[in-house]
Amino acid sequence: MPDISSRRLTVAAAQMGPVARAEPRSRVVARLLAMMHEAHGRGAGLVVFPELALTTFFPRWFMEDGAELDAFYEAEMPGPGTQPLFDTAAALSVGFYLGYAELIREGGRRYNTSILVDRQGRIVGKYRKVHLPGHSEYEPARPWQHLEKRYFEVGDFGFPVWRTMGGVMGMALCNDRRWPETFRVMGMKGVELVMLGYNTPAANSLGPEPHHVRMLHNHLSMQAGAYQNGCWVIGTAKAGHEDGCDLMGGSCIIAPSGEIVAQAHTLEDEVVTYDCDLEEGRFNKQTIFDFAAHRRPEHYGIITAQAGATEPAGEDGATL
Ligand code: CDV
Repeated sequence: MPDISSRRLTVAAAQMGPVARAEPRSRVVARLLAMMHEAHGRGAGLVVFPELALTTFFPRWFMEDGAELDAFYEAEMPGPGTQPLFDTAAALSVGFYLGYAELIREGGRRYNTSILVDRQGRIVGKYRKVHLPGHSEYEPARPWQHLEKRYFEVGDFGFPVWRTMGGVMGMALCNDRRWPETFRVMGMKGVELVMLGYNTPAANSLGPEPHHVRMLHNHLSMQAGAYQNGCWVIGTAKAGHEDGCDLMGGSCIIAPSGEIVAQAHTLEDEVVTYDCDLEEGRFNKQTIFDFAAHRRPEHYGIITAQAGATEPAGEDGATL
């Protein structure tokens, strides 16, 4: 029989409403601190903030390299503006996940990054986004740009996990959730809780796609990741009407069963909490998703050998 003793951690998804381009970091940090306090008041030991939480989603604009662009990045973490997050985390004994744009001045490297900070206010993990969506040049046909491929390099850490705060923790960012490989790589490392911040427009800039279908895809991909890897997933949005672009909300906490157990219902700053049992994924991991017993890696080679799909040559060449 699987061991089903419990290991509890109350987790908060701290959804943000829009961040205006002109909004100073100090005001954004004040909003994050208010949500950290609220989460703590509800017993949370870990707070998950969105992707690029400190600024507007700036890849929607084309900018040349220079001071205007650099203003969206953090060259230090913590820096003077973000230090209060670390101090408050330590004072309240609350860990947090934070997405931000990372600039390494030496070499001019730029990443879409998240950090995991423990309850003592120490950075214990850093993740750099692997699946960068969008494009690298200005595309006039789009109502808004999605220039992540211009402003960030592909993350160079892969998908690490960390044993901290009583569990095995992993991180991902936005578009990563749509790729099952993201969750499976962490699942192969025994991940128990995946934190994921996102900025997703409510409409598709390339063609018609109903809002409810886009929300379905948002939840579907995270729910599948949770279920298929026996882990909790905390998905936290930046939501609402941000600088002329509507961002979807739908922040949620997903159990290892794949069920959404808590969900935001506004498009504003909103804290959603749930008392997670980190043992809950064990049953999945020891039964239907006992990887060692049931996976067949000898048949999965094409997944790591190439990025694109290869269709059969023709009717006669089809491999069935
Ligand atoms: N920030 C993102 O990664 N956004 C993407 C795009 C494609 C909307 C997403 O997958 O939600």
